[in-house]
Amino acid sequence: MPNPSPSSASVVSPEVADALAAGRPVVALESTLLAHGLPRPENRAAADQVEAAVRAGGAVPATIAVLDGVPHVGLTAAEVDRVCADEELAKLGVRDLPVAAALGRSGATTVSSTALLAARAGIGVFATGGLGGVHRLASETFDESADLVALARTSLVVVCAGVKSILDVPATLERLESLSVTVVGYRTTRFPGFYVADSGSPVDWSVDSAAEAAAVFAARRDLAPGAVVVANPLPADQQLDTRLHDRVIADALAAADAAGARGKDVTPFILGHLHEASGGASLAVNVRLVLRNAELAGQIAAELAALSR
Ligand code: PSU
Ligand code: MN
Repeated sequence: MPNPSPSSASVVSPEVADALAAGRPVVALESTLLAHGLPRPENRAAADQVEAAVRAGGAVPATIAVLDGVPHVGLTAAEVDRVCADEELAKLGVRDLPVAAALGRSGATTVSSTALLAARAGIGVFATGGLGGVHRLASETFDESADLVALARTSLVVVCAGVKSILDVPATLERLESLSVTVVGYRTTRFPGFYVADSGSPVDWSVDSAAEAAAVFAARRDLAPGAVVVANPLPADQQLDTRLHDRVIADALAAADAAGARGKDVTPFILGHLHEASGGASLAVNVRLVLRNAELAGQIAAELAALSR
């Protein structure tokens, strides 16, 4: 159904709107990770678990998606069903939002578009799995996720387990530096590697508590627009076996190349291949790290709300 008067105004769910109006903590959640990053039907249970983890951290979850051209901040159960079940659902970055709005299309939002819609709704904290970034061989393909530039422009805290380890992690860290995105490790000085605790690269700064993370963001917000990335590693005993990790990633990258995957299909292709090639092990780890990030994001949002009181 086309959107009768194309606009980018969002519909905010009553629970999220009430929390924001009262200054209570809210955490934004993206929908691309549900629709394109996790397989059906496992994604549906994960969606509920992630929202529950945000509540356990002390905040109200606001899952974001575009439905029939209208950005929704906070979804009903039926809307989450739709996002998780629709095989044709588009993957929407920032540049796709105006097209979806004008043509009345539906889609799942990535880190870049979720961050934008969350910040516009007045939400200060966002949880995801792993950021997009610079792909391996980007010097030939120019494949760099729009997540990076979006985070340079958007004021919010993003809690993640680093960037996806299918990427060129050192190059991604260089780009985050160029773009002046603030990056802190959560209780670590090793940059996490998504499925694994340590990507092999260091991170300059670390915070020891949700309160410190909130204070870093409050200081950043006063200074300049842009995100604070809180990089939250999995504990080593919960990570994907590192030998399995290295083997299946090499396989998945080769398969993506052989299949000629391009553009926005690259990341979902590789993640899907990994989940199959690891016999579901990468899927379990992916869900686990998202849940940990969601809970920490809830705690940071609670600290941020307390700072503003
Ligand atoms: N984190 C996950 N799984 C995912 C993603 C993040 O655990 O699928 C998604 C996010 O939506 C992110 C996107 O923005 O992958 C990156 O896609 P691309 O590389 O095409 O920018
Ligand atoms: Mn890309």
